[in-house]
Amino acid sequence: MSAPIDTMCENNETLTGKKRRLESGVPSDTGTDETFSGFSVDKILREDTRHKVITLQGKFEGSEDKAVLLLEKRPFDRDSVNKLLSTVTRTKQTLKNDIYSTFDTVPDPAFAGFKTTMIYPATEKHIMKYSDQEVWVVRETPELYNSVTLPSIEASNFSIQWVYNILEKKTEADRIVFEDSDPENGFLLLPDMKWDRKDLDSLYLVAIANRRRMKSLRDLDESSLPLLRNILKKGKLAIKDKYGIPESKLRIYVHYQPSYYHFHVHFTHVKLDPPGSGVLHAHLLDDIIDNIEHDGQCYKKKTMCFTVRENDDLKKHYAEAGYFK
Ligand code: G7M
Repeated sequence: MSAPIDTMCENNETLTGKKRRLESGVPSDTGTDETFSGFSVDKILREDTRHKVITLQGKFEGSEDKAVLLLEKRPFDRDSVNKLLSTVTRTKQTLKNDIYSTFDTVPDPAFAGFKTTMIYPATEKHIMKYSDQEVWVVRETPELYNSVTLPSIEASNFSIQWVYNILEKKTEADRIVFEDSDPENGFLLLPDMKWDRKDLDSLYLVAIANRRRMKSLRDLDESSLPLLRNILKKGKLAIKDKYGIPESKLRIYVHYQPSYYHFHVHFTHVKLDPPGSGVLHAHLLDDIIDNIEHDGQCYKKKTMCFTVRENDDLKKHYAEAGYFK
């Protein structure tokens, strides 16, 4: 069996026995309808009522390995909303005032699904990543990048095996939306694991560069321009072709700091407001290209702000360097 990978489970995929660990080459949609029985919740790591997500830490019966489960309510499906209303039960009227009323309603089970993302086995870093934590802002000069951030990234053992699995077509190969196989300027475009792949208004894809030596925005310079332009141009075309969504509806950006230090670009619908799309995290690909066209060394010289969370290794390294006084 190959090394376990970070993966996601849709359709309430089985979590029992050996199927808990997906092997290389397993298609992304296994289409089973088994349950999560045998999972016990040890802790609620985070609850986000606005996005209707709850993140749990727990264990499966008979295993000492920890698991992280992220449960997320799905948006309404426009095409079946009529059918939904015909099956919904009004359990209680909770308000009646003139022409206004509210109800507690229960949908037919067919409409009550939610998406579950599983990380199993989860390391302490995954548990931290998905936990509620205090947030801090770092103003990173190039000197701080070289003396604190870079050594911290290099010392980190946070696995990016899932990226290599995608690039080597060992997983999610059936989801690839577009591929340019050029080793230098090529990339793979596929749905981000956060997207349910149904609701186009919450479209979320990632373009993963074939080049393996670029960790983040800091590594970009004039030699990266062909790759960046290629991702921007062909990514937009592929999304238009496959989903009919024009570039004027897309937010195309790069995270700084990213969670995974292999260069990738986020393509999201402009209506979506995903975590990490704010000013302390997202850099528009258009702006990045423009900045490098003006100064090829821009990202080597720029001061950049980003957030770290209390238990991030990066936060600890900055604290050790005396940054938070
Ligand atoms: O923060 P950063 O820029 O590193 O974002 C990485 C993105 O990769 C996030 O939006 C994740 O949801 C996405 N992602 C993470 N994993 C582990 C997977 C995966 O296994 N498959 C896919 N398709 N996307 C992932």
